[in-house]
Amino acid sequence: MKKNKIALITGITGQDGSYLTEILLKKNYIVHGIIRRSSSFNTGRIDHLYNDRNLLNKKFFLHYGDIVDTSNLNRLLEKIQPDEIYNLAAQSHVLVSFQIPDYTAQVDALGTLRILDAIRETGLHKTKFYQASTSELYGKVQEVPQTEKTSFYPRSPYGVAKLYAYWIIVNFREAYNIFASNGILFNHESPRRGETFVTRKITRAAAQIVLGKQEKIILGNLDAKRDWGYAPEYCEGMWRILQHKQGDDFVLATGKTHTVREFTELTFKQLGIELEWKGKAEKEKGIVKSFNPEMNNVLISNKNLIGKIKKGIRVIEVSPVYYRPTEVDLLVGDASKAQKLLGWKAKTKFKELVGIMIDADLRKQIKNTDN
Ligand code: NAP
Ligand code: F7E
Repeated sequence: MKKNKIALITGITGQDGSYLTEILLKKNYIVHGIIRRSSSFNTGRIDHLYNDRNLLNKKFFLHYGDIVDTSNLNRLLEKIQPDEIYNLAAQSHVLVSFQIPDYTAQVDALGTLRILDAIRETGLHKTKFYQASTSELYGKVQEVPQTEKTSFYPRSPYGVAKLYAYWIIVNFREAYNIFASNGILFNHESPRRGETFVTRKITRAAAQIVLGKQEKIILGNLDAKRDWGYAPEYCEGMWRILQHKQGDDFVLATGKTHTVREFTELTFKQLGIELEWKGKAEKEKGIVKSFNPEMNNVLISNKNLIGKIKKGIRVIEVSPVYYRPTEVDLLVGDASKAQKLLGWKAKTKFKELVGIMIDADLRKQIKNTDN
């Protein structure tokens, strides 16, 4: 009988970790995850798996750990002997990385080195390693669109820490023949996206606004452009990267770019709210131009919960609090290499992604109302 493959995921409690776990369990992997000790629950995204008695401690195992703790990593690798490691753990917030640059480097840069070193220390020469690299490496972009060959120019402590991680992967691949790969993933979003990243911040707040639970959203740079895809597809791409015949580096992206402003407009539009913009820079406001709740199916069946949305009310404001000291203005990726060698292509379009996120947030907010 064929042995089940064993995967170890760091960052299993995050957006991507939770989707990747589901994908690997469906592919009959035994999945081990590292979770951090926290003073409150941090397993919300994987509770549905944790609470499944057919999975827990049979096909799905959780271990306390931290990628700043070398001996913990060595012990876990020795015990688990994974066939594949997916290193998704990171201090992943770009603006926060300006406030905690040292910690960000400890986790995002040296964390990667610690795992690679643990692979060598424990003699796991056949283990394949996936590194969660990022489009933030391109920062002040040197070429449009960005490919695996585009030069890097990171613009934040997060980007610089991830640059170290990128190169230490390449170095261990070349120096020790370890199967180590970088997935250079452009922004990918979902209903499980952390609430402080811009897309989820917008869809969550817009749902609260239409239900009369919040007055407005305060945002930063509305003109930044991002290549936004749908997270579950990108997690499937991570797996494909490790099934390639050798360690290599791949861009995963949609090839389309949109501004934060467009994301905001489309979110409100899907709730039946047309926005108009008045003022400039920090004085800019997003104002309701018209409202037709019949545009959204979830609202149609919950009419009694709709708040007082009227023409002329201000729902968006801008604050420099959310500006970055150095911004990444434009990202758009070219994933042709992944399409050619891995058969991977982003499927979910921008409009569909916004729809998935706003409907999920509306339902969540409505459920809270019922409780
Ligand atoms: P996320 O939701 O912020 O999840 C990060 C995960 O890392 C969480 O499970 C977190 O644990 C864990 N973590 C943080 N510090 C840790 C430490 N010191 N030791 C162990 N675990 C730690 O991030 P994501 O969006 O899923 O992204 C996954 C990875 O891809 C990250 O490395 C990110 O930088 C990278 N990336 C993301 C995108 C994107 O658009 N989402 C694009 C490119 C690359 P807690 O739950 O306890 O906080
Ligand atoms: O910002 C602008 C902000 O924080 C996107 C991480 O997963 O993707 C993510 O990093 C843009 C930026 O994501 C607000 O200035 C405006 O230009 O959602 P974000 P990010 O910085 O692109 C990459 C690929 C990663 O690797 C990271 O781990 O939106 N923006 N107003 C705002 N951003 C936030 N967070 N909040 C605002 O109010």
